[in-house]
Amino acid sequence: HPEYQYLDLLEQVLERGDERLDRTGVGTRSIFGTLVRFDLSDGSVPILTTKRVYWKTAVKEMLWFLTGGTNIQPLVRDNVRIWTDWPLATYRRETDADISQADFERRIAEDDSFAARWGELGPVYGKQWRRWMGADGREYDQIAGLVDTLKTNPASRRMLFHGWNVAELGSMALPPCHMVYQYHVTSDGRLNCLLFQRSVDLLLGAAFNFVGAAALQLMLAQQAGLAPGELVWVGGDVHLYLNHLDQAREQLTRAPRPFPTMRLVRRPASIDDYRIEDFEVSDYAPHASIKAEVAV
Ligand code: DHF
Ligand code: TMP
Repeated sequence: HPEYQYLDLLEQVLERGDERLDRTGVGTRSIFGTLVRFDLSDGSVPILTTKRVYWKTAVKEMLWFLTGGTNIQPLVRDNVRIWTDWPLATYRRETDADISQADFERRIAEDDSFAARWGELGPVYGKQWRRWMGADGREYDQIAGLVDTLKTNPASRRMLFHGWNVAELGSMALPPCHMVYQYHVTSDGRLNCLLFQRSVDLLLGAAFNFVGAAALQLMLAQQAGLAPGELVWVGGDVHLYLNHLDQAREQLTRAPRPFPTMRLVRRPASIDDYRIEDFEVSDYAPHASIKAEVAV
């Protein structure tokens, strides 16, 4: 079962991860340089089954990146809370306010000027993917360029988009983790993706990143008239936070079940027109969810 590639990583990090203090102060065990491959050509997608993964949240996050947005307001309005912690930490630090996450989210959702002031993550993924500012003062849409090349020159070895805009790293809430996505089209019309992720929260982030990358691969393949191929995922610093070790051990006791399938039920006119309702996941029967705190 392909999920054992993930479970093997969990085990490796647990057993022989290098233990050190990290930026968040929580501490991690970490290994460096890993690769896993998932075959999407049979319709299956790597939504982990050894715990419940909220795949709709991960797909909504990917759709939000594609809008080019960098403010959490649309996410919060859509009940996606995975990005709230970072603006909330800034708000608490700068105002000394003692506000709950729920109250902060309510204000972000309801008050546009509050959201404009406090909901911004800076020039993160969406900005770089859709509106990378060039030295010539022009904005570059890497996604539109990619779709165009997939259609017109699929043998190209230059089909990629990148989030690591060195000049703007300092104004981002977090520099990109899933950093560069490269694509490759086989002679029989399959679209492969290689995602390089420089930093991997193996318990929380990775599960979402697999789903986001697979959903994007299905959308790009559909737009370019291709079939999905392989998803190759390369992790740089792959770590477990020290407050996730018990959860990782619990997950390792569970046997993987067949991966579900993901299908697009509609063919939108462009890469900009996908909605969450376009994604249909079938035969997803995961083990119970596993709760864990995210390190901010
Ligand atoms: N920081 C850290 N330390 N780890 C991350 O994975 C991470 N991911 C970010 C931003 N910063 C990060 C963006 N993606 C969760 C999942 C993905 C994500 C952020 C957070 C998360 O908390 N997942 C929980 C709850 C899911 C839910 O509320 O729907 C999970 O159990 O998967
Ligand atoms: P870092 O910028 O110091 O590497 O911290 C980022 C943390 O967030 C790190 O634990 C990796 C994790 N992360 C993911 O695993 N996936 C993601 O999509 C994001 C945004 C973060």
